[in-house]
Amino acid sequence: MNTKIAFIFDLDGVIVDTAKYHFLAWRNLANSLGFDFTKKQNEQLKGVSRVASLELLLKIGNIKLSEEKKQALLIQKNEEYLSYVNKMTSDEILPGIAKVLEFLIDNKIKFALGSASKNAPLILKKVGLINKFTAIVDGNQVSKAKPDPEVFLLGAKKLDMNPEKCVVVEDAIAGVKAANAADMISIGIGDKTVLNEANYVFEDTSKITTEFLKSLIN
Ligand code: B16
Ligand code: MG
Repeated sequence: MNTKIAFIFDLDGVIVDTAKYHFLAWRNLANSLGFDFTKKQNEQLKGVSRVASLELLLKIGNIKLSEEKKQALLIQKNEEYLSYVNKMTSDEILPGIAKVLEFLIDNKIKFALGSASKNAPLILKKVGLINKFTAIVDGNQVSKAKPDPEVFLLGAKKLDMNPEKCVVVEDAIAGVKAANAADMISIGIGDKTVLNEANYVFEDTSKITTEFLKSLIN
């Protein structure tokens, strides 16, 4: 095993694009409550926990509900979301990711998942990647959401690596902040003007080259 470096991957927006399914389910929920929810507004929900996402959605709709009703809506949203997730296959792994994981495996570099999603293990199973990860940290295991570093620090602990030796791959601003707060190397996936706090930024996952990965190891 190479102990010089390890990787921690975010799930939604890095390994797969589940944001489109979250969007469909949140939009339908908003519509059932009598207001619209746009793709642009959905950007605010990326990387945010399920409970915090509902709070943001209700704020957009200017709606106040009892705790009981909120719990029921969280279940309703997740059931619809899972109906999409259950149809996922390996075809939905984002471009370049299979090559990056293969490179890490070939070079005996450990990698973990660090996701806010409570559905993360199911999604990894659906796309056939669950057995490739040395460790998985998901929304069930942390109490503090990104930008808090908890999710990545727990990932480093599970990988038995010092945080400074971990490289985080993230698409959300909150995730990049969490990686930086954990003293890790941050790679942002997306717009470099938005993810300007990341140590490195790639427009999309297909742009991560093996040359770049080699430069990080050495
Ligand atoms: P769940 P990530 C995050 O995944 C999503 O980006 C965010 O939109 C979602 O609300 C959150 O997971 C919780 O998901 O409802 O499945 O528990 O980007 O941290 O992998
Ligand atoms: Mg993400």
